[in-house]
Amino acid sequence: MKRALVTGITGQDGSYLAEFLLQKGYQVYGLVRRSSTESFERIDHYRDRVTLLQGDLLDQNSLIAALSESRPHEVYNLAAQSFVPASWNQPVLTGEFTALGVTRMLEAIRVVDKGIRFYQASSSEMFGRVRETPQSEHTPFYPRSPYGVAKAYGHFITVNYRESYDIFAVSGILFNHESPRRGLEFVTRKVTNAAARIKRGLQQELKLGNLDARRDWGFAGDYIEAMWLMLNQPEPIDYVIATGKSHQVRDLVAVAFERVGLDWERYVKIDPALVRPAEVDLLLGDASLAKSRLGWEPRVDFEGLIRMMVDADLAALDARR
Ligand code: NDP
Ligand code: GDR
Repeated sequence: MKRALVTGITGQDGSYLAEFLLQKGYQVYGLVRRSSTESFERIDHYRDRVTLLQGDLLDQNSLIAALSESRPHEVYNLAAQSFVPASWNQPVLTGEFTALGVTRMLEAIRVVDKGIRFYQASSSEMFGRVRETPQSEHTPFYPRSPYGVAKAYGHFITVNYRESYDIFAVSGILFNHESPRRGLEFVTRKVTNAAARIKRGLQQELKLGNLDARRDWGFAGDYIEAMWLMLNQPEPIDYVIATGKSHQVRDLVAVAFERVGLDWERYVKIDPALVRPAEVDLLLGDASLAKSRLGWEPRVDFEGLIRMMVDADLAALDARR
């Protein structure tokens, strides 16, 4: 039986990935941070089928202990401080988690078992002020936030450990991916949740920042499969994962409000406090390498994704009544 350790299992991607690996017959371990109140909502429905190990990307020994106990064949490093605006408020902590945390996990692999395959959750935020469009595996990085800078470090240290120590380590450069399990502060979920609440009379307005920004948005359930595919190839290669279609935040708002039959312009207010110190204006990914070598393609399109999220938010509100 194959064993996998997932860091960030309580997050959006970790929760989908662990479920996917269980379906593939893996024995799944998840690294979780101790907390006075548990945040296991996303994995509650299968918690009895995974083994949770306490640890933190800040704590080298806890990572070595987690690997020694689980003896995984594969490690998926999804844990990070992942919210871009928070990275300006806590740049040093973001660097500790999102950058140095990667080195700590790679060091743990080097100590415990160099045969472990390693996946690093890299990000399209590394492209930042884009050098070319669309962005592929060959596009140079120009990160625009402390988060993006930290992810660029995580990417290069992954490449470096592959080349220095012959570890099967890959960096998946994933563009934005969303789902009904997305955190409420990210723009897609903020918008779909607000559209549902406004429809049900629970909220009067929605404050947003930059409506002009463009993102290449896909469905998290599709993207986690690409992570697994990358680790189950003969060669460790880095891949861009994206839909190849870009939409403005404004389009996202329009689709969400249309789903609940409301005119978004009556409810959306611009709040300058939500505009970032440095913005990433346009992201558009070229995932043709993943298509040709991994046979990977997204299944859910932009409109389908946003409608799925609005419907889930409406259903959750109605279930609570
Ligand atoms: P989430 O914010 O939903 O989840 C982050 C996870 O990391 C949570 O489980 C959190 O645990 C855990 N975590 C944070 N800090 C630590 C730490 N110091 N030690 C251990 N665990 C920690 O992120 P997503 O699921 O959306 O993203 C997964 C990964 O992919 C992240 O690295 C993100 O940066 C990256 N990424 C995401 C993209 C996206 O569009 N979703 C696109 C490209 C990359 P807790 O529950 O305790 O807070
Ligand atoms: P992003 O996602 O920064 O791309 O990072 P987010 O959903 O936060 O922002 C996307 C775009 O929407 C604009 N925006 C707003 N964003 C938020 N959060 N809240 C608002 O009110 C708002 N109004 C406008 C932003 O300016 C931005 O242009 C996500 C994270 O998951 C990262 O971890 C991941 O690496 C990247 O995607 C790829």
